[in-house]
Amino acid sequence: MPDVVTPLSRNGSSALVGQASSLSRTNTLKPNCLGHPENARRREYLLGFCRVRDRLEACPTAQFRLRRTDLNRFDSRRLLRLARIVCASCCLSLFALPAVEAAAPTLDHLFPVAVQVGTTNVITAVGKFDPWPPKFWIDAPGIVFKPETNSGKFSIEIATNAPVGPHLVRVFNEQGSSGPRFLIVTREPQLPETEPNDDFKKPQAVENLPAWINGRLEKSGDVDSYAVELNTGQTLVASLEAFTLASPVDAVLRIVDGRGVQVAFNHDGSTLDPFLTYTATSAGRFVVQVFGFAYPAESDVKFTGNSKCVYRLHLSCGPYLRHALPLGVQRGVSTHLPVSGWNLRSNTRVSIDASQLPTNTTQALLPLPGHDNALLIPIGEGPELIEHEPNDLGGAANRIEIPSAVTGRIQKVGDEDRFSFQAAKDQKFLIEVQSASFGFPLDAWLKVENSKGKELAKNDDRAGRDPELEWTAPDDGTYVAAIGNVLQRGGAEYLYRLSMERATQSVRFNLTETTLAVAPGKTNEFKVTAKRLHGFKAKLTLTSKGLPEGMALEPTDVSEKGGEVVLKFAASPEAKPFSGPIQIVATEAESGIEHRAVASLTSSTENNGVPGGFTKLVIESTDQIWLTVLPPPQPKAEKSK
Ligand SMILES: [Ca+2]
Ligand SMILES: [Ca+2]
Ligand SMILES: [Ca+2]
Ligand SMILES: [Ca+2]
Repeated sequence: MPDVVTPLSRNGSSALVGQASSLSRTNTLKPNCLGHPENARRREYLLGFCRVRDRLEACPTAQFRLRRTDLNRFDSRRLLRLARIVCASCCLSLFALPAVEAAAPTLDHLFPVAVQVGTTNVITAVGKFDPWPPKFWIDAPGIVFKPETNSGKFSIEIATNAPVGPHLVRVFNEQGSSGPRFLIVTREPQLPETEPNDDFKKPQAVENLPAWINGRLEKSGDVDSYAVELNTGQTLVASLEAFTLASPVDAVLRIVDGRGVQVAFNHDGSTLDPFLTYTATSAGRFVVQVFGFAYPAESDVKFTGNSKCVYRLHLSCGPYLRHALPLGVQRGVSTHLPVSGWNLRSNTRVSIDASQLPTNTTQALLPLPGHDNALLIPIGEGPELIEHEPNDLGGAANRIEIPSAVTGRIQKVGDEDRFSFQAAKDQKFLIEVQSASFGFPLDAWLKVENSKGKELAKNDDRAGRDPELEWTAPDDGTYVAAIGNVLQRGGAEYLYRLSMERATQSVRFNLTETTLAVAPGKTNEFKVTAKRLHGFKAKLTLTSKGLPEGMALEPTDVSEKGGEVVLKFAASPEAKPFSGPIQIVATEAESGIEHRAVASLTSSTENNGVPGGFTKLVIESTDQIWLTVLPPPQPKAEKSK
């Protein structure tokens, strides 16, 4: 196809930045115990443009803050990774599984991790289950787990009307629950990996594209090879999910030709998961290979593999969407936008309907007929505009209204883009840039200036690599939002979306745990952190929903300043054993408006200068807390956690 659109080169080096960052949160998340339940809000994974998700979901704004010192780690991490790549061919060694001692079951992964609606599959649960079988919980109807005789195996029936998209699963027994893990329900058929497939000369043939393959780097040194036939000029798009599924692997994709010569390679896309495109210069068979390194990083250089290194691989050589122009769509609007991507006809436009989205949706992954992937679209409250150059200087700033969003690009080295707006004294604004989070190579800075060009506020990396400002106008007047690149780079692919809106009063409640166990006649504490934003003053009381008989939580007030609140859950001596989700809710005294507390499933730890958490996941938070009311003490007393 001659009219291939190749909008964005996504090479490993550009994507490295930001992934090496770690978050300044203090709670740590061990890679083998995702440890937080979940449900209400699901955030689009930021490699979302390369995977299909059919449900439209709310996407909370990133709440994390990067430390400036994180920047210093990029180089050491890249060196380590380089060393690993160089030495990777001689990688054979043992991988030790951490030992876990717990009465409650643990769940590391499901394999395969994705199943098609209307099918029954046998799935392996990776974890520790003693005794077998534990019970299963999933956050959606129409999905039934039935344990098989063999420990770890169960059949799963997916009804034809089961909700498509990622779901949270737990295993539990009367002693407690595992942390939540992921199961993805798809419309598309799923292809299982078939070993042996290590040798590029003996790959697994993938006859029909697009294909979704459920694979696993199952042992140390594992390499998985998949063969596809390409015509001259045809572009293969390969994307992999592993990191965003909380698999402990930093995966790599490469393509070799029939002689084994590497023609394409990628280590990271917009997360640690790789994304690769390759346009065939001659027709023939090409082999896509998957392998990876341990995550969190280890000092050795072997290819990693174990029962938890589960992945999904999407292979497409049909029409594949990258982004629309402008990048976003106004809520409530149906529109017809030009798009960029691969294997598209020139001047391709798609119809996007944002008229039916829920009010809290800030991103949507829209399936579009005739394309091999869904399109990730930010949703805004105001018009979606496109910058007009020249706009480098304050006097030439593009005038915008608030709320609105502008799609622009730092199209050459030194480009700066300015947008002017009116503000009244003490008005609060939320000004956000989305770029790196969409996989673009821009490392943007963001400033607010007054009409004379004096800098009033600046940020360069508040939400991952993307900047964000909460800013209050000091006076009535005209102000300017300015964007540029921290690095001296620019080009067609240095796209961003600047969104400007009034900051509204709001409150957030965060949980650091997702499970709670209480013994009869005992109490247990559970911590909630309240964050009041932009002067939110309402009187708030925390209570719990879904408590069984015999369990009580004394309503607890939230202080005017917010902060940590300790909830005391009490079980009566007669409380019956119970296992199930509860929710923690804050209610405004006057209006009765409710706010649910959520636990973030994403996290990052710092370990020898390399990151160790999952900063992007297919589901990033939950409001479902798992409550276990323990059975009465037996001769050997059980202790609640
Ligand atoms: Ca394998
Ligand atoms: Ca293999
Ligand atoms: Ca520009
Ligand atoms: Ca400019």
